[in-house]
Amino acid sequence: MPLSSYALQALASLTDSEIQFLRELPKAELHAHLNGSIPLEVLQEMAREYVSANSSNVPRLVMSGVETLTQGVEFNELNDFFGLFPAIYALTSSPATVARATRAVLQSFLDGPLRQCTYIELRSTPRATDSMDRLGYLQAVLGEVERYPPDKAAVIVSVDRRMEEPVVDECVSLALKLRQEGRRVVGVDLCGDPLAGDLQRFVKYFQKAKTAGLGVTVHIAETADNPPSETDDLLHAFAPSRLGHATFLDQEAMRIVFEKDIAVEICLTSNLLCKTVKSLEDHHIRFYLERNHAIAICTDDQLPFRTNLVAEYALLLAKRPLGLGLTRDEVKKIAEMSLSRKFPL
Ligand code: 6MZ
Repeated sequence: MPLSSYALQALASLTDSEIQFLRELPKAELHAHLNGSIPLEVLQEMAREYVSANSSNVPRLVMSGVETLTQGVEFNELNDFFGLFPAIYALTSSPATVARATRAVLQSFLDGPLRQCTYIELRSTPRATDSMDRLGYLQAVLGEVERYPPDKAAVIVSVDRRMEEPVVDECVSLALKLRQEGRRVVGVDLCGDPLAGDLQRFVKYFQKAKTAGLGVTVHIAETADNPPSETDDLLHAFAPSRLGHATFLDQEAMRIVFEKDIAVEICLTSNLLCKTVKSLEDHHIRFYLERNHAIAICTDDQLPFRTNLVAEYALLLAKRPLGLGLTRDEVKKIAEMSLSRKFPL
C-alpha cells in the first residue's frame, strides 16, 4: 500500500537496523477501525467482484470512493474523511464480505510481510443490511478474530455518535451477550462524526458495559469545536479507561486524565492528515511524553491515512522535524505501555 509523505519521509530517514528494531518491537495496536483498515489491494479486488456481480447497477459512489482511495486523498477537514465510508460499506455489506475484510486486516497487522504488531484490538461498528443483522455482523468479525489465539487479537464494539438510542442499546447488549457466551469482545468504543449526536442518551449503556466488565474507550475532543462540557461528561459519566485522540483537552480535562491515569490512544498521521494538528512539533503527544503518561501509538484508519504501525513508530524514532527524535529506549517504553493498556479478556 503506498504510504503518505509523513510515513515515507520518516521511514526513509531511518537505517535498516532501526527499521528492523521497530518491526521486531513487541507492540499493541489498540485503535484501529476495521472498515478504515482494509488493505487497498483487497478493497480494489472486492470492488472488482462487486462490479461483476452488479454489472448493471453499480452506484457511482462506490466506484468514485474506491478511485479516490486508490489515488490518495487530501482531507481539508474531518468531514471529507467520513464521506469515504459509504463506498467502503457498500463493499462490506454481507457476512462473507465482512469476514473477508476482517481476515485481510488481521493478516496485515499480525502476519504478512510487515507484521505490524504482536496484539490487536480491532474495533468495528455493527451494521445491519439486507443480508445481515448486527449480530451476524459481529459474528462474522469474531469468527475471524478467534482464529488467532487470545493473546493476539480481540474485538471492541464501536457505537457511532450518529446512532439512534435503540441501536446503541442493541450494540451494547450484543457486546455483553457475546462476551458472556465466551466470545472475544473486550470493550466498547464511542466513535463517528465528532460533532454529531447528543451523548447524554448513551451514558446508561456505557455504564452498563463498564459494570459488566467491558473496557470503555471514547473518541474525545477530536476537534476544537467539541465543547468542554461534553468532554467533561465523557470523562466522568462514561468512565473510560482509554481515550481516542484527546486532541483538544483543556487544563481541567488534562488534570482528570492524569489523576485517573486514563491512557491516550495517539494517531499521529491521522491527526496530521485530518488537519486537527498542524505538525508533529505541535502534536499533543509531546505533552504526554514530558509527563511520562500512558499512551498507545495507533494507526486509526490505515486505508485512507496510508500508514501502518511500523510507520507510526518511525515517526517517533526519526530525527526532528521528520519525527519526534526519541531514542530506541524511549520508543521501546512506549511500545510496552501499549501492551500494558490492553483491555482484559
Ligand atoms: C471518529 C472514526 C474515525 O466501525 O465501520 N471512525 N470516528 N474519528 C475517527 N478518526 C478520524 N475513524 C473511523 O470503521 C469505520 C468507522 O469508524 C469510525 C467512523 O464512524 C467510520 O464510519 P467501522 O469498522
